[in-house]
Amino acid sequence: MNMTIRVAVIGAGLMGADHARIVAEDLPGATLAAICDRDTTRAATVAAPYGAEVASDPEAVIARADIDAVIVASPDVTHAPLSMACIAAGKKVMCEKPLSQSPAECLAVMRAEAAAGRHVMLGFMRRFDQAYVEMKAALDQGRLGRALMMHNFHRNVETPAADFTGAMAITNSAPHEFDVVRHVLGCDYTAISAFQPRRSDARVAPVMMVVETDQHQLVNIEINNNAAYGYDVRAELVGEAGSIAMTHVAYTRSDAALGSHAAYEADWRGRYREAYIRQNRAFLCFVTTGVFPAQASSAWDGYAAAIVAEAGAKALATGQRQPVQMIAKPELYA
Ligand code: ISE
Repeated sequence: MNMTIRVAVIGAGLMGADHARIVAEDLPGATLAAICDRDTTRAATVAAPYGAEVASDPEAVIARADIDAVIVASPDVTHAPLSMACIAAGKKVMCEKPLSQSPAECLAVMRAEAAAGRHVMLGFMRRFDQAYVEMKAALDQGRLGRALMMHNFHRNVETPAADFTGAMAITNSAPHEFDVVRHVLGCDYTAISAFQPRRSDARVAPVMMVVETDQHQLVNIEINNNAAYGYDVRAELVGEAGSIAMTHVAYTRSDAALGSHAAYEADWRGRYREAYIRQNRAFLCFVTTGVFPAQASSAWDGYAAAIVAEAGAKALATGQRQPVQMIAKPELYA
């Protein structure tokens, strides 16, 4: 393996540009070799500051002998096919969430890994966020007693697209909670219910979910994509002997004119800046050592998120509590 890992980033949108910056500026041992996007003008804009090559054919980039690892940050529908192409090419891949919104596609990726070995790390970066790290440590160290409930809210300033729906809040935004709650509690899910209040305007109303775990715990998740005031994601874990709650993360507070002000980030990239760097460094270790990082999420976790999201969207559509039914976890992901 080369001394320096040559990384290609596929996708030059919001997340691709962010991953390109991290690889180029915050990933010792890696070099940003190429930015690939069908829109070569957008790819060139991302590549220029770092002197990376510009490409437009993802499969060709993945197959290049001078590319050691791949970060997939292209549109969601391309994530599973491009991850499969990386597996076929023997390249480790860090795939942005979701692996797929189709459980069947996630199973296909898992089958490819069963034949070729582990290649896929999934971009559920909250597992690397200090707030969730401390929450999981408190539980694992016995400071809370047995976990009973976890309250979560996930608020965006406004919906990312005009056609965003309540169901998309479940399938696009909530997978972060679906994954990180499984990671923190060490659980899987058995059922999900979903509800929506009614807004006074035409904006997408929040979605409120109640998820039941296989350890008879309750998890509630609020996804509010039109919170207006800021990007704000917090959680509280309630145990039988104590609880731990996240505070609003701000590096400074301004006091003036008889008031105090702590700013909110505009979106997830600022709030999770450090988590993305930690996640991508863990991916680099996976590439160089071949050992999958225990903290990271895998294709199995992508399947688990897709299954509960699919059930959650059905619960919202039907107004009925839906079972969450998964296959047994393959030994490969034990
Ligand atoms: C977006 O797709 C993300 O992945 C962000 O992390 C999340 O906070 C946001 O709600 C999603 O829309």
